[in-house]
Amino acid sequence: MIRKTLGARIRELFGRPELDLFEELEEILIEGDIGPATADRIIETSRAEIRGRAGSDRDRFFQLLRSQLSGTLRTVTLEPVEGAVNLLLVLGVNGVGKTTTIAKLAEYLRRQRRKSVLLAAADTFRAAAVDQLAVWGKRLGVPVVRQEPGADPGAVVFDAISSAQANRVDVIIADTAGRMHNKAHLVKELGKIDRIAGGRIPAEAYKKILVIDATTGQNALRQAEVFHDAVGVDSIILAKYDSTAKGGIAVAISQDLGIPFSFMGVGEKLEDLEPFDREAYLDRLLEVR
Ligand SMILES: Nc1nc2c(ncn2[C@@H]2O[C@H](COP(=O)(O)OP(=O)(O)OP(=O)(O)O)[C@@H](O)[C@H]2O)c(=O)[nH]1
Ligand SMILES: [Mg+2]
Repeated sequence: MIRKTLGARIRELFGRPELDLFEELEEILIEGDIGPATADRIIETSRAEIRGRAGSDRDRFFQLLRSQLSGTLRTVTLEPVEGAVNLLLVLGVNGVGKTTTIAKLAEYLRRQRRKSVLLAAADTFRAAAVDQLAVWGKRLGVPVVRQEPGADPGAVVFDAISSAQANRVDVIIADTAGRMHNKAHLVKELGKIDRIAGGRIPAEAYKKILVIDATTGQNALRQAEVFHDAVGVDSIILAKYDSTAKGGIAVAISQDLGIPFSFMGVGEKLEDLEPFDREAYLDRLLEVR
């Protein structure tokens, strides 16, 4: 596991005179998970501009790096549509931080956006998952639509939509099971929820949001590919960005898949969710710890 930030590793390099600077820089960029295409582009641009290892060269490199990363990153704001029942269908493999992120989103939408929220426990695979969401619902004072463990997740979403429509709730946030055996399995499991939701919620008010774990690096890119192929992902939340020096994978995903990032998770508490701000993201990635 890489403990130092990308910024810290690059800074050190400029203090050591041996070996080919650009080769070493490229290696650090690749290990930082920003993706080979972006790393190549940065190295090409800097070859033309960076002459040595002086402090001014290092500062210039950081400038180039920052502007290339910023230009590659895709971001989006998640703004609920007025006068409609909105649905956020939250996707992601086991343990990435889905349920915690749902609780944070609920808190954010209520406190910052003054929206009414309803949670849907469509991760029916494990009884504990339903209970965990119910506990959050109670803590937040937000209703939770649930059925028996093992129930059809599509039926839970159907119920949640009916309830939200009857009670004029602004936003439904639905938890889903994170099992990812293969794409066919995902398509089957999520496809049904997607059809039920798509038929009842206007397209602009229905968003599929993937949660990825910043600590997992390349694996997160593969997850994004699989979920995007299976059901189409509207935006991604980068969870656990506080507990790792990694997180460069957001750049690779932006580059390869073009899926925009909407929020980042920066801790385990309810308020530890921030709209995905390019500069805040890059400050963390390039900070020298
Ligand atoms: N440091 C940190 N921890 C987080 C963050 N988001 C979630 N976690 C932790 O990650 C762990 C897993 O979170 P869950 O929300 O249960 O993840 P999940 O994807 O719902 O997991 P399953 O339902 O068990 O598959 C918990 O210990 C959370 O507190 C974050 O942004 N930062
Ligand atoms: Mg969960």
